[in-house]
Amino acid sequence: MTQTCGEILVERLESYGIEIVFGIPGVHTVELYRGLPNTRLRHITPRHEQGAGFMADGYARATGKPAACFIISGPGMTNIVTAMAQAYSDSVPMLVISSVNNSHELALGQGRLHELPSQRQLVAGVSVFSHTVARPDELDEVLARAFTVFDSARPGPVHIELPLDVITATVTSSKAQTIATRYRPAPSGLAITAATDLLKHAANPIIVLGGGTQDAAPQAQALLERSGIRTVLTINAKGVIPPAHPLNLGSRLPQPPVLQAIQSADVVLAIGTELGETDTLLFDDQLNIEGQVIRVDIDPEQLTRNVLPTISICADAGLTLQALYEAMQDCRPFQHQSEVAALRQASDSLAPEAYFKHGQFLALVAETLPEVIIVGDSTQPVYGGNLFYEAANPRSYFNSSTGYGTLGFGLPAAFGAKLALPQRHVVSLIGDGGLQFTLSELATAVELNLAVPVLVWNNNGYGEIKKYMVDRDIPAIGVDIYTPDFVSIAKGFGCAAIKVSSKVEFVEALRNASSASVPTLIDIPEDLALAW
Ligand SMILES: Cc1ncc(C[n+]2csc(CCOP(=O)(O)OP(=O)(O)O)c2C)c(N)n1
Ligand SMILES: [Mg+2]
Repeated sequence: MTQTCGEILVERLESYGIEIVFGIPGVHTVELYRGLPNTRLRHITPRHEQGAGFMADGYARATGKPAACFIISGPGMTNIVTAMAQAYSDSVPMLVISSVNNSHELALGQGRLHELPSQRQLVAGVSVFSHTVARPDELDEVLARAFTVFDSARPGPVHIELPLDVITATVTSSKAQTIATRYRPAPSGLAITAATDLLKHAANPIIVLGGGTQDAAPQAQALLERSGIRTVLTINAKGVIPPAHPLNLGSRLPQPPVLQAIQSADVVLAIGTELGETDTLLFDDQLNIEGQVIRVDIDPEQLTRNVLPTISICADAGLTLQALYEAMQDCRPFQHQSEVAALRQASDSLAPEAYFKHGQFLALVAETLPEVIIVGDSTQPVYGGNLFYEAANPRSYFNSSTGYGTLGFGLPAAFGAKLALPQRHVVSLIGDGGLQFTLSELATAVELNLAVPVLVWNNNGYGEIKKYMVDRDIPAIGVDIYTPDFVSIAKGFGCAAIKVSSKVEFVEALRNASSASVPTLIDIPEDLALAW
């Protein structure tokens, strides 16, 4: 039997466990669609390729698993690059399959439809790897490479492009060559002994957990309980330790009392974090650690970024936490509980009031919708939430203020998370500015009947940048933008929509939204919400 390369590709994606493909078909990708009905793959059509990428990102952050995107050559690829960059900087797996012009036409600059001078070169910078399939028989090897990266290395977007003549080539069908079992790298015994020696003999150690520990919550908690060491979570590690755990300092890293505790600790154990400025939230300051630093990361390059380690361990976070737990068996536990309570209180008393209120606003959302996943953009309550909101579970608080920091993420990424976990409450939290970047994806969510409350934090403009300009005596140009009537717009898309003016109204709207059959846009005037 013969099949086209495109037909074989979708079969292979199914055998690797891909469930959803986000794509806008074009004449250069239609061959990927021929075989789709023969698979269990679900195809979702966003309204823009950036929406496809953000949805795939939200799906992956909620589950840890990649989704695929089918993207046309040229404009489709330039449209998805921003979403790939956001996923790249936050280590989110994503499989981007694109077409490219015929092999014999590449790099000739003949003005072919959708032609870029070098598509692969453009995309490679935001991909773990980017590969042009020269012949159909390369497909199995390159797919195996992609899924091994997703499972065994620091994840990120992988780009595989197929020239038109390769997608359409007919080949003899063959059994899928997939890798059945992939194991993650464990730490060496020597490294664990050295790290445990440092920890056991420390006077005032501290642990920093990053996004790389999201799937290692039980191991992280076990180590905390055995060692009694105070622990800070980065934004992407929220929920790894339960909020009320007596050793959990939450995500208060940049608050002076906690920052001081990290900088003056004699041993810092940092796991699965880049310690970059959007993790530490120290934009104008350096993290100057006086003590010895043990860093654990699955990516050797991450082990030395921003802070040089005394001991570096290149291994999986969960396996390393487990090994440390076992090696700390006979340790005398530290007694950091009362200090943690004091540090939390001292940090909170120093917080700007608005930030603290933002944290409370998010706590109200979580109280109303149990086990909620809050998917944020880059807007005021997200910044406060980054510091003061405490998620009950991992993979349930993420936003685009970390890493690449693009606007427009928070709407489609919430839809991607809801598609992945339809039984969970998923909320989008986005500013009036950010919303206008990807507003059209409301149509996708209406089509899919996604019951996602879309919380629009409305301050009629680019509030954060206006503040930044005013603080620096720069005239506030370009930041007070015309605000459309979001309620009418959302209704036009087929969403439910309401502008709320009180806390009671908001809570009621949120409850109703979570059981609706379409998204509900909830317009929240900032000045009113801050007074709730
Ligand atoms: C793609 C992109 N363009 C511009 C920016 C710069 N920027 C960061 S925050 C912000 C303001 C966003 O306004 P809004 O979404 O309404 O949030 P607010 O700060 O008003 O709560 C801007 C323009 C960005 N981060 N990303
Ligand atoms: Mg705004």
